Amino acid sequence: MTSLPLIRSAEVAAAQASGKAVVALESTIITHGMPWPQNFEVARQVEDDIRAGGATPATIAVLDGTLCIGLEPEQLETLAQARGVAKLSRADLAACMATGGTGATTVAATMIAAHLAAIEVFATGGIGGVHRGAEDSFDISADLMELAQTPVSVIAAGAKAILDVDKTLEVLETQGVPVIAVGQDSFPAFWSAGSALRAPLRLDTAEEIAKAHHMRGLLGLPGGQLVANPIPADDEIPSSELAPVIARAQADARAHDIRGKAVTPYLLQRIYELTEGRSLTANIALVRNNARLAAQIARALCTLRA
Ligand code: PSU
Ligand code: MN
Repeated sequence: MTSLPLIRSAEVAAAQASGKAVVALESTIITHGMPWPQNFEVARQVEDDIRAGGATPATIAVLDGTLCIGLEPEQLETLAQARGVAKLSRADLAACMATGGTGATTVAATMIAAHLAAIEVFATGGIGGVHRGAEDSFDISADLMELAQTPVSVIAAGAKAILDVDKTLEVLETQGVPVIAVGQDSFPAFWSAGSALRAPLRLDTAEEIAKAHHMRGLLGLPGGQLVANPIPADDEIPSSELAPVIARAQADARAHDIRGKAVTPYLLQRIYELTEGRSLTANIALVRNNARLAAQIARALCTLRA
C-alpha cells in the first residue's frame, strides 16, 4: 500500500467533478449517538435534506480500513446496525485504517477526512467540548483543537448542557476558533435555542457565513468555524426541564465510573432514557435543521469560489 485508502461514493465523485456543493456528515452520531433504527432513518433523512437543499451529502466512515467519503445506502444500514464499532477521533484514525478496521468518525475525524476530500462544510448535531468537572478529569474533546487547525466550517446546534459550556467557549476563544451564532445573539444550547451566554460572533445569513469562511482562507488562517445554529423553537426542550435530567445522568456516569470516549455516548443514552425519548426527537429536529443550513452555506461557498 503506497497511497491513502480513500474512496468517494459515486454520488460525491459526480458532484465534485461538476463543481456542485457537497456537505460532509459524521458517523459517530449514527453508531454512538442514537439508537437503532432511528439512527438509520435519521441518517437517510439528513442526507435527503441536503439533497433537497441543492447539495450532495457525504457521510464519512472507515469501512474495512478504507476512508469512505459518502456511503451507499447498504453501507449506511450495515454501519447503523453494527455493534462494537470503533469511535474514531484524530488519535485513532490511522491505526484503525492501518489494521483494516471499521470505525465511525467523530467531529474531529470527519473534519480531517472532509478536508482531505476537499469538502469545506460539515453538518452535525453537537460538537464535543469541555466536560463538566474537567478541572479534575481533564476531559476536553479533541473536536475543539481540530476546529483550530482544519479548515472546515462545522454547523452544529451549539454545545450541550452535558458540557461545561463556559469553559468550552473559553477554549475555542484561546484556540482562535470563530464561534458564530446564527440569527441571534445568544449561544444556542443544543436542546434549547438560547442560553444565558452571548455568542462571540453573530451572522444572519448563509452567504455571510460562507464569506467569513472564504475570508479566513484568504488570510491564510488555519482552522474552521463553529456555526452555532439554534434548534427550531417548536422542537426545543426548556433548559429548566433538562437540568435535573442532566444532573442525574452525570451522577450515574460517575457511579459507574464511565471514562474517556465512553462518556459522551453514555450521557446521551442516559438522557434519552430519562426523557423517554424526547431528547432524541429534539436531536433529530436540530440535526435536520443544521443539514438544511449547511446545504445553503455550501452552495453559497460554491458561488463565491466560481
Ligand atoms: N454530540 C452529539 N451527538 C454525538 C456527539 C456529540 O450531540 O453523537 C459525538 C460527535 O461525534 C462528537 C463526539 O465529535 O461525540 C465527541 O466525543 P468526545 O466528547 O469523546 O470527544
Ligand atoms: Mn472526552
